[in-house]
Amino acid sequence: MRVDVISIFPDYFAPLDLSLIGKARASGVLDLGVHDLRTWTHDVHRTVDDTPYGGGPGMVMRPEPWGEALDALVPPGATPPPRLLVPSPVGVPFTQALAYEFAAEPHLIFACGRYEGIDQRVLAHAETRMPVTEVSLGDYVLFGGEVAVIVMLEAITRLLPGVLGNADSLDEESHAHGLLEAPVYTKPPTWREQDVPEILRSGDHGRIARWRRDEALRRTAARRPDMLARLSTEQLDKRDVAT
Ligand code: 6GU
Repeated sequence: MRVDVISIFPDYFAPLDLSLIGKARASGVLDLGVHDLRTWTHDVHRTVDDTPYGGGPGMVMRPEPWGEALDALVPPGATPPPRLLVPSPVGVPFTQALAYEFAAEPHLIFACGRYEGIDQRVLAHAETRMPVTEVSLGDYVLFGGEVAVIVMLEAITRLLPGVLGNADSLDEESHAHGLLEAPVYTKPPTWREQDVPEILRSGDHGRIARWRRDEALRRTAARRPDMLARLSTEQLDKRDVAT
């Protein structure tokens, strides 16, 4: 998968050399290019922002550098065109389902806004050439999109074929089935007077699966009642209803 990131702080992306994302890049599974937006400025101050029309606090990113950046990074006549993702607190919520959708694309471009955001005409013009999605991590405000891109890239990269050693870990994990995952334990069997739940040491795989399912339901009900309410009848089994 090809990913281009445009930002006025390309140094934010240094950690993407590390760990499993770094490995995915080294192996060629992830082909990542990070670009400084100021490459596409032409004035001596390399200006990327200006005051908002209509007044108000802060600054807005001017459209010209963004237009040139996208002209440079969108391959002419590419089918399909890349998908443009714009991290923003006004975006649609980023979810595991969106991570799967983005992981299936051959080419993503992330446009990192700073200040009060990017002039909306950049997105309107880009939409004439490619699908554009404004995406939010949650209901809080960050300084800019850089950290959000690192978060989304991590969620996406781990779904790419060949990145996770054990493909089962995708099937078992939190959010895979609309539930939070059950608690996990390892050795030693007793630590600071706390025992690992006996059932997990029983070797009875049927009872273990049922225990994990019950714990997942209990956790989800306590912490994320919204997720529990969204579960379809197909995602529940008959024995769930009793718990
Ligand atoms: Cl994706 N960007 C910014 N700037 N703030 C956010 C966000 C994104 N998601 C939540 N807050």
